[in-house]
Amino acid sequence: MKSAKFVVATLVTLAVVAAMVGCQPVTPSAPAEQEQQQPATQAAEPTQAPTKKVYTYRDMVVGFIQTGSEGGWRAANTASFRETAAELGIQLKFYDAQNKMENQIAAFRQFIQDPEVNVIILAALETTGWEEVLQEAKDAGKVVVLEDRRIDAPDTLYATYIGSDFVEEGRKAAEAMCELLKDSPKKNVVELVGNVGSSAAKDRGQGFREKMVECGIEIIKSQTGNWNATEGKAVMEAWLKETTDIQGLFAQNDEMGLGAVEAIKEAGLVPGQDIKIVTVDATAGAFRALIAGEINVTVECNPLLAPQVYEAALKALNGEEMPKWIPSQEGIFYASQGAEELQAILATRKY
Ligand code: GYE
Repeated sequence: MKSAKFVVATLVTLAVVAAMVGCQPVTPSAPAEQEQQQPATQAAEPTQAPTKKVYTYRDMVVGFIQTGSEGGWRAANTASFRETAAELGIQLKFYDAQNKMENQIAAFRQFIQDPEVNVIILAALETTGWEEVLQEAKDAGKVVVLEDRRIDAPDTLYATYIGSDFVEEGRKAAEAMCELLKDSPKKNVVELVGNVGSSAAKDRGQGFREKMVECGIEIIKSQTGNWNATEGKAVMEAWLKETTDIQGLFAQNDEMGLGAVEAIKEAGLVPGQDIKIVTVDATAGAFRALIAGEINVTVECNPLLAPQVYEAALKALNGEEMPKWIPSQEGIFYASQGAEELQAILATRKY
């Protein structure tokens, strides 16, 4: 009897062991499509990694530090950020620094301390003086995106810079001035500079100087007009009282160029003819002056940067890497294109 019981116990044990070792749940023969081998063992459920938050535009609270409101380009730039934020459902906290660097630094620290703000966007008045607050922002876990103006700081301290290649804009302006003065025996050019600490002013001046040597242009006077028409006009008036032996004006933005046009007219000269004029921005005011023949060329500088900037900020919030500079694409416009063509282009533009 013992031996029978032993045999049964042994057979049962062997069956259980076989089932575990083969890890095949013993199931009645099922229709063919289910005969695929089941995995030998049901792998243990992986421990769930904490789910990482995926930000959307509606999670973005942006502290935007604008330079000021010095002209048409800046107005279009500000409008781009306000309108795009509304379209995307972004909460925008807008600060106008009124062209004062100390105001920008203070606003930057305000946004760092604001627990709601997760993105800080900066249009830097000056290229230097940013490293300390950028480090503070990084330590506070805020995403920083530079728009419009580049700065001199380690690019590890911001997600990316979205803005124009100002050096290339300067080169384009010099090439246009060389063409305008190609039949002129003298090539005395005066330069109206933006605010001198800004990347736009430094780089446009650099690019213009790189190319002007190719055609013998000489910059006989250079002074800031601080991006605005009033100061541009005043500087040009003073220059014309000293000499009228000026063949060309390079104005680093439209506003200063348009102010200089008024000074040239008040001095009894014909802007666009007696003095060839090249500006930068390609705002509506410049288009109207091109059509009137009062300026000869305007190099485009795109202010409608908000969609690219907000997209980059969202990517950075979600931990995505990106190039440290995303240059804007832009063109150049000439009075020689003719009033009809320029009117048609102007009708399609947003600034
Ligand atoms: O050219 C000028 C504005 O930073 C590109 O700033 C911008 C410049 C623009 O004041 O009109």
